[in-house]
This record gives sequence, C-alpha cells and structure tokens, in this order.
Amino acid sequence: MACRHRSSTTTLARLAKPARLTPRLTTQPQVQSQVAPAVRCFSSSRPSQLKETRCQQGKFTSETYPGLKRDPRYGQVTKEHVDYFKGLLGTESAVIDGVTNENATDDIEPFNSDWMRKYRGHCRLVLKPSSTEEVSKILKYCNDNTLAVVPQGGNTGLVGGSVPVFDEIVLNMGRMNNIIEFDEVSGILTVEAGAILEVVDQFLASKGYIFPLDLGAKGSCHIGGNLSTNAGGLRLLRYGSLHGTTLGIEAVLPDGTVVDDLCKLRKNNTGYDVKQLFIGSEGTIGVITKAVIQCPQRPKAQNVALFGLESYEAAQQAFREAKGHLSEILSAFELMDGASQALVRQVTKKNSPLEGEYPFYCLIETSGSNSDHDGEKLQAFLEDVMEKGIVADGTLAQDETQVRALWSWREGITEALGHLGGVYKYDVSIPLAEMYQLVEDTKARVEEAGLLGDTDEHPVRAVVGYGHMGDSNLHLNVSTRRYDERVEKVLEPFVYEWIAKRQGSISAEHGLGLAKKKYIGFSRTPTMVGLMKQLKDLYDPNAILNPYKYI
Ligand code: FAD
Ligand code: 2HG
Ligand code: ZN
Repeated sequence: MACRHRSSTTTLARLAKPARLTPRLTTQPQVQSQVAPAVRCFSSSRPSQLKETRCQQGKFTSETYPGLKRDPRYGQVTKEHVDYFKGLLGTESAVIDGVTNENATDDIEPFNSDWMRKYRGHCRLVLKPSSTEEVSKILKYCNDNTLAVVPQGGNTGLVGGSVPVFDEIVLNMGRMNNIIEFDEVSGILTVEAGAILEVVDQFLASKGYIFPLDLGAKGSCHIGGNLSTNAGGLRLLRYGSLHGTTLGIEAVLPDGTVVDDLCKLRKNNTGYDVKQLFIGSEGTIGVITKAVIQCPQRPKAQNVALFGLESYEAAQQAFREAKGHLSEILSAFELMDGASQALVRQVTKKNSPLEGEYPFYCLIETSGSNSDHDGEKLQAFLEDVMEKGIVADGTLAQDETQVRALWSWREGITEALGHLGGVYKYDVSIPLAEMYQLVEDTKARVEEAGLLGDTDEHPVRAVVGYGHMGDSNLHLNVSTRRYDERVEKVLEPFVYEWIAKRQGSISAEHGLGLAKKKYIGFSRTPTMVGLMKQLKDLYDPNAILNPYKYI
C-alpha cells in the first residue's frame, strides 16, 4: 500500500464517529477491527500546507550561540577538494557544490537547517554517496585533509545533531536506500542506512512483517538515522529498543575502515558487542551504512482507544490497569495533556473525538494475532476502568481510518507545535510518579518570569507535556511565538537540574546533538563522560565526525 511522504495532518480523513464508551458500557463496543497492515503517514518532513506563524529560517547557529567558535584545526573546503569528490562520486546530483558555484545556496539550504528551524549551518558542500566504498573513500579523504563531516539521514532529528554548525561537509545518506535481503522465515532484514523507515515498513507489510520501530517522522527519517539516534518511538513498550532488535551493522570509521558486522544471529557472545557503540552515537564515531534488523510478525488484529481523564493520577492508574488486563497485547500507551490537544485543534481545525475537554488524554493500542482474544481482554479492561471511574470518557476506533485519526491526535502534536512558531523541546525520562510535575513546575517558572501569555509581547504561547507514558518518557515542549534568548535562559539549566535531582535522563530518545552537549553531566557521571571521551578519541582521533556535538 503506497503511502504519501511529507503528508500533513490537514490531509487526513476526518474522524468518522467512533464507538463512544459510556460509563456503564451498555452497548458492546466493536473492539475487533481487523486492521489491515497499519499505515499511518504523518508529519514526515517540514510541514508545508498548514500556514500559521511557523518560524521562518533565520539566524545561523553561530549567531544564536556566539560562544561557539569554529575549530581552526579543520581545513576549509577548496576547489581541489570538490574536484576530488566530483571525480569520486561521478554523477552531478551526488555533489551539491556551493564552493565553486555561488548559485547553489538554495539547493544547499535544506541540508543546512534542521526540522525545527532552530539550527542553521554554513555548509557549502553536500555529498551523497551510493555505496559503502564511496563512504569509505570520502571519509578517508576528509580524515587525511582534516575536513569536518556531518553524517545526515532524513534530517528529522530534534536536537540539532544532523546539520552543520559551521562549514562542515554534509554526508547525506539518501542514495543508499536499498533493501538488500529479507528472510521470510526468520524475519531478518538487511537494509542500507539511507532507506526511509516508512518505505521499509511498507515492504515488510507486504511480507506480513513490521519494522520494530514506528515514529511520526517515518515518512522522512532513515534507518541509519534511527539507529544513530537509537530512536524510541511509539511502540518501544512492545518491541523494545533498537539495541535489542539490531542484529548487525556495517559502519565506516573516520579513517575509511569498513567495520563489517552484518551478523544475522540472535545470539553471539564472541567478544565485545562493538555494534552497540554505533547505536545512539549520533554519527560521532562512524557512519552506519547497513543494518540487520530482527523484525516481528505484523499483528493481525489491532485496536486503538482514546480516553479523557480528569487527573494525572488517573492516567497512572489507567496505565497500571492496562498492563494488568492487556499484558502482552499492549503495544502503545501514550499520554497527552489538554494543552497539547488544544494546540492540535487550533492548528488542524479539527474537532476532538471526545465531546468534552479533559486535562489529560491517553491513547492505548493493542496488537495481537487473534481478534476475539484481544477483544475480550480489551472489553474487560474497558469495563474495569469505566466502573472504577478511572477514565471519564473514551472512544474506540472501528476501522483503519479511525485508527489513523485517533493516532493523529498524538502523532500530530510535534507538527502542530512546529506550525506555531519556535519550540524548546525537552525529551526526558523520569519515574512515572513525578513525570508530569515537570510540566507544571516549568509552566509556573515561565509564568513567574512574565514570559507566558496570549499576546504578542509574551514569547511563550504554551507549556505542554505528552509522551510515551509506557516508557516513562515525557516530551516537555515550550511553544513560543519566536525563538527568544530569555526563554532559553529561564528553561536551562532549570529543566536539567530538575531532572538530575530525580535521577532522570535529560535525553530519553532524541539524543544529545548540539542542544544537550553541555548538559550531559546532568545525567552521566564524570567517569562515564570520561570513558565516552576516550571512545571518541579512539574511533575518531582527528575529531572529524560531527564536531561541536554530543560530547
Ligand atoms: P537525522 O536527523 O538526519 O540525524 C540524526 C543524527 O544521526 C545526527 O546526529 C546525524 O549525524 C546522525 N546520522 C544520521 N544518519 C547517520 C548514519 N547513517 N550514520 C551515522 N550517523 C548518522 N524520535 C524518537 O526517538 N521517537 C519519536 O517518536 C520521534 N518522533 C518524531 C516525530 C517527528 C514529527 C519528528 C520531526 C521527529 C521525531 N523524532 C522522534 C526525532 C527523529 O525523527 C529521530 O531522531 C530519527 O531517528 C532521526 O532520523 P533521521 O534519519 O532523520 O536522522
Ligand atoms: C514524539 O514522541 C516525538 O512525538 C517528538 O518523540 C516529541 O515533539 C517532540 O518533542
Ligand atoms: Zn517521542
């Protein structure tokens, strides 16, 4: 089934009325929608259709953060360098050359600026290799000439890691997008790093399998980018982290060495598991070129329900009940606060699927192989949470269109926020009991500073929280009318200190990039940071890969 990339929430079908849940559940909701392989196409890339006050690309990162200085050890890219790369990569489209061609600026701009339009570099050369051998030769040349390089996948990262800060060369992986091999018995997939997640998932759907990661940017993000950020996404609760589902990796080190660990075995205890270092290292020690992934069977039955709840306490109770009742079929448990849903309504102009407004919403998904079995379990869960008064209202999707429509209230938040101006994003792990308190404390602090309000002189529009409740992962987002230094000063290091006090993580799934580089010490001990620096020096002694970021 083909899925349009770069779609926007406005293009989604309007929600047909799903089965409403009443507190007494007098009518049996139809819970067993046998959903065809689920296809959700959301905010894949820069939204283009919803025209609100989206931040125009403006300042360079070097202007926003004048304290950041270009490291003089890196060479400047010259015509000779460009000639070498043109000779190596051959085709015109594989090299975007802004060094010898002044007219290439517009073509290079999308590679220079990030999805949030918060970070913008000065790169003048983009290289698009089509093979591991080409990646190896590019890196060796850059290493020999001390030219800095930023590996780039779909450029959907949210921490400023995928774009240059100064004039680093962008190594875009988009042309390495082949699905190499798939074993229909074991579910083991071998794929090139530049393949788009959604394309890979559609291929797997045709074979009855599913990619073990799903996220709102799936229409643009690459498998290599997913691995490099160790992306978590919407179903980590069910399928686990990429550290577990990745069986093998091929990567190229900065000196051009190809690390071939395309292992297809689930069990392999022969020595250090070196591939794990590339997962989540955000392009700082090597460029991932291929991966072997263990893919699960695609669930035959899927149900999605959306609930309104009166308190965060009730959301926690619902989560507990969901685990108890649904156990192995629970595939997502997502939290959205009322403020985040109000922003989605404002941007999409859609009516909420529930009649009233609630301070909290939860989206629950079940995925199983037997719809009768799943239906019974879900029914028992629904009766329980209704009878106990944990849930105030809810709807259950009846078909695939409704499944997608309900998901859009969760997946559409990031895109809606992106349309409203600048966003300060915090992606944190905190023990569940205290998780939402961070949103309330942050809102109080921003209010106290006089920055939050409905009128233009207030930079902050709203402070919202949502996330993967099933993984204790909160996305605290401060939505602004424009990026403003005063807001950042009020938020940082406040948010990081708040998290450190609770032994949380300052980066649950988006990574460190440029945004969190200097805050790593809030979640990692000096000994661990020291070990990480040693690893970086070992793998990348000339520090050519993704400088100014991560560590
Ligand atoms: P990029 O953004 O291009 O790069 C990310 C980092 O990886 C950079 O540091 C880059 O240098 C490095 N990199 C990229 N490719 C390679 C490679 N082949 N080898 C080495 N390094 C490489 N993230 C989540 O974890 N969960 C979510 O639910 C989620 N939802 C999102 C929803 C939206 C609407 C958006 C815009 C983003 C979302 N993200 C989410 C963040 C982002 O999509 C993920 O981090 C994704 O994994 C990045 O993939 P990418 O291909 O776009 O990588
Ligand atoms: C999500 O879970 C993504 O939707 C993006 O990780 C979160 O926008 C964000 O902060
Ligand atoms: Zn997330």
